[in-house]
Amino acid sequence: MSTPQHPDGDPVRDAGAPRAVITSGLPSQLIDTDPDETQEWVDSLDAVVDHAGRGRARYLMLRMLERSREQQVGVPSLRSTDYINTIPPEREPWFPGDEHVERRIRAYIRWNAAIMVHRAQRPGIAVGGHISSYASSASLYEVGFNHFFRGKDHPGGGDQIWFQGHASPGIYARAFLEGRLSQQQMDGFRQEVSHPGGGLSSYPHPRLMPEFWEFPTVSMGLGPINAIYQARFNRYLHSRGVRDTSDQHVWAFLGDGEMDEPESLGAIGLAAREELDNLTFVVNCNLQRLDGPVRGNGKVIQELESFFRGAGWNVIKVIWGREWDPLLAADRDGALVNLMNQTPDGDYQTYKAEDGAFVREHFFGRDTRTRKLVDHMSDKDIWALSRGGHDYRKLYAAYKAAMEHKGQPTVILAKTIKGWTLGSHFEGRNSTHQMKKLTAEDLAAFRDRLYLDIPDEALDKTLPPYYKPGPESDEMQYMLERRRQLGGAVPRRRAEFKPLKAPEDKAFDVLKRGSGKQDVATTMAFVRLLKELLKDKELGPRFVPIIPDEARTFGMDAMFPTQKIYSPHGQRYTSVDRDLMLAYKESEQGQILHEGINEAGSAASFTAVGSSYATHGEPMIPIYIFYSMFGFQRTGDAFWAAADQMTRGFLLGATAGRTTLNGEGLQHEDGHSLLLAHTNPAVVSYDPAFSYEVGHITKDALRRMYGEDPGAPLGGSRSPDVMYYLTVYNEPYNQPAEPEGLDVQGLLAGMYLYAPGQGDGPKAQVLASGVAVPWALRAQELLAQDWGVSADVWSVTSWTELRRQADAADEWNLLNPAEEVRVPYVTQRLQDAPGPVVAVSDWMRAVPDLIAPYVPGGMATLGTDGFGLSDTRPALRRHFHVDAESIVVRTLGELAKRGEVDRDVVRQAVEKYQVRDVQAAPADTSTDPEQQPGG
Ligand SMILES: Cc1ncc(C[n+]2csc(CCOP(=O)(O)OP(=O)(O)O)c2C)c(N)n1
Ligand SMILES: [Mg+2]
Repeated sequence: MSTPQHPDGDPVRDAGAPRAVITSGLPSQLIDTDPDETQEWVDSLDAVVDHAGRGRARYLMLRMLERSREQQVGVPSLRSTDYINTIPPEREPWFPGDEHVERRIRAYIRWNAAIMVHRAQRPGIAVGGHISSYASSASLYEVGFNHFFRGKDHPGGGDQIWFQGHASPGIYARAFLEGRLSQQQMDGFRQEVSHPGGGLSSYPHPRLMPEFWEFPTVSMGLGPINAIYQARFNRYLHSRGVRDTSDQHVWAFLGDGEMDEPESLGAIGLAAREELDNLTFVVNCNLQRLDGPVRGNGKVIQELESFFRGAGWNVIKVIWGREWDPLLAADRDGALVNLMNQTPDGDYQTYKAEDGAFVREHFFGRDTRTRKLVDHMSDKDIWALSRGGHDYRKLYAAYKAAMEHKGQPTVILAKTIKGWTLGSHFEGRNSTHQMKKLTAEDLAAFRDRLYLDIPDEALDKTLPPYYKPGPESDEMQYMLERRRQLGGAVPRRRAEFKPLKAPEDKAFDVLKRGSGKQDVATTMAFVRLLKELLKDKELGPRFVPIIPDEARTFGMDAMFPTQKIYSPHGQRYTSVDRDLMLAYKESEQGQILHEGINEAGSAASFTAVGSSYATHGEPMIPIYIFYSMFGFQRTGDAFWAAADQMTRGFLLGATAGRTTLNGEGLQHEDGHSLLLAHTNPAVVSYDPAFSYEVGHITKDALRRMYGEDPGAPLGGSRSPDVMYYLTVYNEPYNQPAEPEGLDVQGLLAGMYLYAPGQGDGPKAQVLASGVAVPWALRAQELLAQDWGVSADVWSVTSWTELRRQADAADEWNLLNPAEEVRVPYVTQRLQDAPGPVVAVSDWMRAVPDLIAPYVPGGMATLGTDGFGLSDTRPALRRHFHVDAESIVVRTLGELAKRGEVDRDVVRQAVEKYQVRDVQAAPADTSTDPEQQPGG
């Protein structure tokens, strides 16, 4: 029985066998057991080089390599192969479609895609768009649409497909032919607000077209990494028995320029390691990006081949169209392949912007042997030598091989021409990416090239017509039938799932009780809650903790033995801590996604997990916990795309605050991520102070995103398509029990009065959030004891939600001047509160200042602006002037401004507490070294 082979000759690994750690390295220590025999082989090689030349020697060596692979000798594989198609013509499968009809369909789609963009440039609109990218990739998509992409009605559940963002016109054009979009909608391309009946979004934006697009792509690099983690998540769901994903495939269509993004290549190792053969990348290698060539002096296909092969992917190059096959077959001495190998991309681009004579002269003419090869061909024939990415059958062969390949993900590197079929002003031109209109001459030539039956007089310069054959035409029938066979239209998003039951109240008891005599940080409080929630029969299995190598820092290592870490290979080694209670446990059924030190990958996992309610109709709850500093700052764009994808779930910005993660210094101490989070409209941020607050927020969030939403705390409905961002801290302090009659509505809306001031001296309002609430409480004591001031302390759970609610009221008032004025919640709460308002947090002042416009009488703010530094917490808090003593001084200062205390009192306070002196700050007694981060 012959061993199954990869197309490049690698034997398929037995899934049960241990994976070799050295996949293709050269051994460094070899023992020669028969030197005479070795010498004979070496002499033979030398003789071939002498008599038949290096070309022949190379052939023999490669042939030996191929043979030894077939024999499973285990020699290193090549990092790159010749610049020819990976699948030779004799191994191409039979093409099951009707090539002619499919070419016609493609012509209609090509036309409508370009015309849609062209029409969007009409006077008064001129909203831009892209023509050339789809023109280069039409065949790449159409092979998929007609033969591979499975829709949501497919018994397997359908594929997940990432379309290249600026190829969207082609995808709309197909939907138009399929009858999913009307001409009116096509004319609304990029006019989402003003177009009658609604418009089409510029790029794949699920949030803007929630029944059409599934995966946002246009921030380059996020598509590839998200696709990898989607494929991985599909496996995870399968392994955990949540859903059978065995018949689902993930496709990502990418630009060759896009592959320069670090995110594009950064996770390809994971895809190989986890043997994601449910994943195919198709890279449209048109050799150009926006400004010019991707690798003018090099060869992007070769470079990508070596990256992907090196990482352990199956690589299929589709470089040349079928017209080249006879030439390559006649290339006895390898002169043509040699030319192909040596020609840089910049030249290949230029050839296609010239003509057949130019190609004869500057390509084939460089070697007398290759010049002779094309002697019998006219310039027109030479011009018609196509690129692989435009040859439908070659692409079909590649896609089929990709689908059948086992044990590795596949990348198809398809060489195309940017602007293909659009004529000489577009094809291969450096400016082609930006061109969005065709001249009258271009339009006519384009029509002729596509053999479309559109009369000259219909070719209006501004509004040339769309082309749609009648429903009875062969093409329409064929196209719709193909989609029916493959499970319906693509792309399509469906967000149907059974809401999850609300968690049992008892899960929250642990937080309500407070921490008694113990000091507990809010991070630990959240982790305790999570452990409780994991016990819930229905909800428990739905949680997916995602950790970028900080589980121990956050006290989540306790979950390793119970929830286990997902690994498709289980745990095949003898674990060093196997005898410990808290052993590091990997398992095929593991619930935790441990991503290693990889925030980009974690954000991609978060997106895949958090959109499972739509992608798979299975609501899963991602709990992505990370160093807050490495969240919105590092992967803010990924979170933005997650928001577009309507991802739901929890982001836990742990070790929050500029002074709380003390010791770690400038690059770790986060005093601003709440401000960054506020810029994302789908992110609902909270900065809780106490564990019971964490409990209420989490409970409300679960119901909003996954269950039957009880509605907003202040009334009205709210979108479930949000992600909750909770900033939690690593500083242990006493967690009070939930107060009697807690103002839950206020807590959820963003603020509630936690500790009213006592006594009848001058009044003040101190607003604090998160870890600053205990400082405010201490300040309250000092103000009363030392200065006879009675301060109310508010816990502000969310500066950002207060601001949003206020902005909404403000806008309503603006537009409805005749109606009763709506008073923002924050204004309502503070308008009768006596005395000055002082706000404090462990964040930069701009965070509390978000509510300032709505605070009657204004507000004074204390904050941690500037870079963090390493020191003790008291020193840092004194340095930034946010500690209790600083709050006191600030409050007295505000009272002095209002004439409620004497100015000299402020001077006395500054002196008494020595607030200018960091060394005078009282020592920190609360630090528990066990709860310090690992760095
Ligand atoms: C992160 C990011 N940076 C820049 C851009 C702007 N941009 C849009 S398309 C494009 C060029 C794309 O080239 P390539 O990936 O080769 O795609 P092609 O159009 O050639 O198929 C650029 C730079 C973007 N969309 N995303
Ligand atoms: Mg490109």
